[in-house]
Amino acid sequence: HTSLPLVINTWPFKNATAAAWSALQSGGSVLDAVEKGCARCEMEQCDGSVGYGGSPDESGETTLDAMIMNGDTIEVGAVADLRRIKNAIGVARAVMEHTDHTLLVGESGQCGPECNVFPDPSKSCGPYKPRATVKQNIRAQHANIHSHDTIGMVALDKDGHVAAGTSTNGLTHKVPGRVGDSPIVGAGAYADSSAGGAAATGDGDLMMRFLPSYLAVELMRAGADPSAACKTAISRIKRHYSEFFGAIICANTSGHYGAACNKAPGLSQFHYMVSDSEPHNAIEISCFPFS
Ligand code: SD4
Repeated sequence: HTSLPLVINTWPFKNATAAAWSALQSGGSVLDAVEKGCARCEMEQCDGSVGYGGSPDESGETTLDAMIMNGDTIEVGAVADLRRIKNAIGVARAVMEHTDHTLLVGESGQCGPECNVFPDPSKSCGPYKPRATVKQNIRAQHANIHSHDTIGMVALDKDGHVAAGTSTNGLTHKVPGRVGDSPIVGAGAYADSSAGGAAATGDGDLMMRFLPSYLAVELMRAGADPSAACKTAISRIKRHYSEFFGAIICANTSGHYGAACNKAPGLSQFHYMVSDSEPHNAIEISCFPFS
């Protein structure tokens, strides 16, 4: 199946897909689509694992990781360990467009050149209220089906321009300061308009060691079809971590798309969203061993 424009994202976050699609339909760029789509999940707190207030770290605080990538120019903006700001992907885009840097972290990340913009009351949320009191020394939960919900998104317009991005509040009960795969270029997402785009979700501590999004894009560049590219990226991780929890989506510049996931405790199917000229329900795939 192939058609452009195209939006795909991890998990059945259909309002995010719709927001990205309508950004494209109203003349927005692929970057606008990715930013608006991921921002929708940040505001809706999709499954508690994107946006403010979810997945507290050991000290009870939520921190956000996000990135956005322009596949035409290979510009990237990313933020990690962001506190007291709701619109993480908006800050990531500001990093890309208003600084020469790629990744800003922590307290200083939220107060870059957009300092006057992001602390506005509609976008920031004051000190995060921990959802629960979390005792020190609880081990970080391994990412699983209940703490899975990074949004990763790829958008292509009719001319094949590609953008990709992610937004997440990471892993529940993580050690404060822990940053996952989502804001890491080539791990959480990757876009190159001469090949395609990819985005990942899952156990970021493991997945970031393999740059699965970069690998999937490079495999598509070499001629692999998208679902084969995703399967190879997942298989590469599985060689070392047979039970890891994770999934990846990708699309090439002609609008073919695919996904793959690893069968792990609690995960035997993975759902992702697609929007193109036809309506789609969430697409369900079976996880490795790819029967
Ligand atoms: C992380 N990849 O911070 C994110 C979390 C996630 O499914 O996607 N869980 O590791």
